[in-house]
Amino acid sequence: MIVSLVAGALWAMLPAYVPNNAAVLAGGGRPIDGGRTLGGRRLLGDGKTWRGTAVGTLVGVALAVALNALHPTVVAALGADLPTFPLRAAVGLALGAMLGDIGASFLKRRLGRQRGAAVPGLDQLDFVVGALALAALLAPAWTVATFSLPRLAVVVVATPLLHLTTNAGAYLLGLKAEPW
Ligand code: CTP
Ligand code: MG
Ligand code: K
Repeated sequence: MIVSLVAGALWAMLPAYVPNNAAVLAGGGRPIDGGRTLGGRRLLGDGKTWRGTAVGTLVGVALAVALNALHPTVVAALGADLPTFPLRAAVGLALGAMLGDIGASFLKRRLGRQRGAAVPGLDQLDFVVGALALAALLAPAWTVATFSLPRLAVVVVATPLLHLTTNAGAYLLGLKAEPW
């Protein structure tokens, strides 16, 4: 069932989707790199802060806990096959999403791109790679069982579309400096 497949893939990724948006709202304060540079360029830049990273991770984990509580109701309503989130999986997805985004900023600075510059592809999938990698590390059996190949295919296609629309929305609402 296509509905069940798409619902399962997006549900499984929700704890990885919200951290970046929460970080946009919570960001500010001390940058993680403390202003340090490498080869004359910022290590990460002012867009990666301790507060944004911590709040983003906590919001992602809290969402996973909320989804666990809602699970029976939503499964009954949709008739879809949806995963629940053990704590290790929740932390893997949420913290991994933040680390993937931070890793991308490190790469962008090495490529000489200023904070906020768009790097199509990297911007939309960095947090997916980070989330799946850390989930696989912290909760390997759960990750393999949850992210079947069809679900992974849905994630890779749907995530950039969701990312572009939510960021454009955040930009229009004045919450984000750039629409990507
Ligand atoms: N943010 C944060 N901490 C993070 C990630 C994001 O504080 N770990 C906040 C910052 O205020 C950042 C905003 O969310 O400016 C938007 O995030 P993002 O687009 O990822 O950062 P950019 O400012 O575009 O910087 P970069 O070019 O390094 O991606
Ligand atoms: Mg950006
Ligand atoms: K980013």
